[in-house]
Amino acid sequence: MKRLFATALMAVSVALGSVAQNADPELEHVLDLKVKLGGAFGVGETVKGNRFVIPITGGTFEGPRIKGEVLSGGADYQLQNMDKGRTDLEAIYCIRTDDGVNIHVRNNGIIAGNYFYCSPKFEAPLDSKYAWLNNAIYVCKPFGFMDGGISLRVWKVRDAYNFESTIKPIMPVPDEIRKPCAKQGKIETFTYTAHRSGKTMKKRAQVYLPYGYKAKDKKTKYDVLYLMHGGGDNTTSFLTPPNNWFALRDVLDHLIAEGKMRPIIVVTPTFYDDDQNIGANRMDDATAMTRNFHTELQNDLIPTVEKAYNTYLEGTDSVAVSKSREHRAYGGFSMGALSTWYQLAYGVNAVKTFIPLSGDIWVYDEAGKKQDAKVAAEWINGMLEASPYGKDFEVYGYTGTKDVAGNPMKAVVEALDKYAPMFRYNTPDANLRFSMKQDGEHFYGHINEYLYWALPLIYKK
Ligand code: FER
Repeated sequence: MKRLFATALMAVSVALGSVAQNADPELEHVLDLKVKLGGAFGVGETVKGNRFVIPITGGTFEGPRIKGEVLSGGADYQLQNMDKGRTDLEAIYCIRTDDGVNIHVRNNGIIAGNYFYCSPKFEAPLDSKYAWLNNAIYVCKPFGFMDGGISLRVWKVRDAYNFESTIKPIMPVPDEIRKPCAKQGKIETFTYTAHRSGKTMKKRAQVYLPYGYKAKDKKTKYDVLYLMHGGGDNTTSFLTPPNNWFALRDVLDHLIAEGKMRPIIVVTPTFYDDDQNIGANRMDDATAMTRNFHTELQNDLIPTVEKAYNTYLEGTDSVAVSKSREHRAYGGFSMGALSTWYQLAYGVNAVKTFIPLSGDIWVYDEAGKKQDAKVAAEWINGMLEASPYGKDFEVYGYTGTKDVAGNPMKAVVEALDKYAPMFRYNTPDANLRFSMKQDGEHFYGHINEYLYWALPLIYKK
């Protein structure tokens, strides 16, 4: 007996795995019924109480996703125990949709004083377009009595929307990936000419080439991921950081060697004038440079670096860049995340996939005041609405609960969900995803863990 009980509990806890356990329920209107009733008759006092039958003879029903007629032949079978101040009802009947699907209804209710609520169950054919009716709890109450009939309104019980409960957690990464992999990619320094504010600059980026990359094998093409560092950092911060920090190159090597993702090329540029970030340590400089980097990416970096390596870019103009955009992703940490949001706003024509890592969207009014998340969300939504590529993008957002960007980024994603219809969040066709690591901090060591989970989603085998 004890063992059986334990097994049942286990089954319950397994089934609960995907249930939002911190969301209160709310009601969703499903349909209204107008039921015609026939002449009622009593059975009399039975072992169960005073049995009373009210025939159901027809009617209609209508809701946002379904409408049709009530079939005659059912009845409401009541137990009218007036001495106890209580009537139990059980109405059993069928409804038929306007496209000819029969659905069985069993509606159980309680009338006690002015309390009159029922809970219907629907049995719809599994191969019909109404199968969604089957697997839910419904509530129902009278919405008026007419001559010879009753109106009822039916709601489905569902989880109330709770943004917090939609945030995906981030699991710990396996220890092995912190150690160098046997099959290592190559890191090169790429030099190119950038143009900004009338200045021409020689700049450097790091390039990660996956294990097995062969320059001569032009037929094997690679997707390119651009990753932008944070404020005060440089082109080495992701891939080859100092002081034995957990390095992205190890993450990439392991994911690729273990077959968890396709081999890709990773480019880590800088928004500063060069990778020594000379003269650009002030935050307002970084803000402007990160927000404008999309121009340099499109005009200077993509056409040179993607021509130098085996990629999907054919040609160097903006048409060629847009044509290959599905093979291009852009992400960044902190100020690099800011540049990622701006890349999405201004450069969605050049990039399909975006990975903002611990950073929110900074939008200012004319007086230079930072705007709230709602304004930022509405602004980026407008930018996307105005772009012919604005319907075709994917965002993978990550941060941590102990990250300075944690709450601001959470507020931005919630605002995108609420106020930015170009973003689909927490839906089967979502293009915006958001995860938070418990106790995650504002640091590459944590950020590279997020990439360990993000990259296999983006670069499926
Ligand atoms: C954020 C929090 C912090 C953010 C950026 C930072 C763009 C950057 C801090 C720094 O560079 O010191 O939400 O979003």
